Amino acid sequence: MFQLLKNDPKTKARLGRLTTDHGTIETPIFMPVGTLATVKAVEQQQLKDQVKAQIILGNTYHLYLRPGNGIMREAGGLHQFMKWDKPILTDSGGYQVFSLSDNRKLEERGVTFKSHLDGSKHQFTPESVIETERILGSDIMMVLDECPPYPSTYEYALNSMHLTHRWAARCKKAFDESEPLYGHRQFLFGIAQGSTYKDLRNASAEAIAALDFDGNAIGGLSVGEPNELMYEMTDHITDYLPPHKARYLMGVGTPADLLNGVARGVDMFDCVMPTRNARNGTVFTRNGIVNLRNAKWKNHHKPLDEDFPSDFCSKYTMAYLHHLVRCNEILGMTLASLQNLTFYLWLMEEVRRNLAEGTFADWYLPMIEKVKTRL
Ligand code: PRF
Repeated sequence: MFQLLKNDPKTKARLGRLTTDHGTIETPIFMPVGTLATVKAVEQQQLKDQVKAQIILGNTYHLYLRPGNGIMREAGGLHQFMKWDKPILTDSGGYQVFSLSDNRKLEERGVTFKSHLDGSKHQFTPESVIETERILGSDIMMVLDECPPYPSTYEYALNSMHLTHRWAARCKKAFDESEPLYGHRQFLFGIAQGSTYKDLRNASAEAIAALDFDGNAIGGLSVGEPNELMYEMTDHITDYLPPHKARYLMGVGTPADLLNGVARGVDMFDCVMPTRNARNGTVFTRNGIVNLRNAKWKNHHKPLDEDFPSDFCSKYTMAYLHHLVRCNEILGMTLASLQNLTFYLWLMEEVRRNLAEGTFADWYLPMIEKVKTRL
């Protein structure tokens, strides 16, 4: 499903293409997060026409709890339910159980937890998660894993990694023994763990690669460790992942993190940051980061960047956007979310253009400084 089109000669960056039955995805790519069958504050048509999203994410944990597998099956899967006809990737719930639920209990069989909504008790096993992802009908399904906290002791990280590998093998088996429900193909990606220990990262990359998934993800990073350590681990693990399969760095990150990840050999990213930060007034632009709540924008009666293709940058004045955000108006959240996602997808398009033209190595470091600037 992954075609490697070009290796950058000076960095580890790659240009590629993922093919699914809902369309092709040009990589490197950023995937907007649509946890509950909606990318918060943005309508599907805007996501397509303006943001130019090629693939979005859904969350097994959230959608299993609400609306639940029964409703999702009746609806004909997530694409039909939310009327999104482009590719969808679903995370397995492994990470969300650990970050959101109460009273979780980890066993060989799976993880038992209490819902963050009503306290009801549930269990996820590798097999049940595959079944739920079949019902969701995502183009790319993720295996059930355990994401150890940062910091973790070596012993904890080692045992957790082995459990993740056993779960990955069970997911693969359940996947191979089941069929898609809606007539389109579904792919399964493995997830390598290993916390911040280089020898565990190698071992995990090799164990996950050996299971021959359709693509491979790097989990367990961006969980509170220093940025430099995340880059170092990413740089290390991509040396042990097969080059002919897509690599997905889960839950990452800022625009600078994306550029650093691409240079270290990552093809896919997702993060709530562009949408979550938008809703509290933090906006990413090609000239840097804006805090819309800052009083400096109160009487700035001009658009921020007339030449950028978003209403946020080129149509509305900063004084108006500042006013919307100060008043907690819904439109402010929508415009800021659209801006952040449009910018993230624009940045990835620039990455691909520079890779195709052979200018990536010279372009990306100054660009990192630019996107980190506080305006
Ligand atoms: N595992 C899964 N989903 C994730 C992560 C992980 O480790 C992360 C870590 N940054 C984000 N989302 N299944």
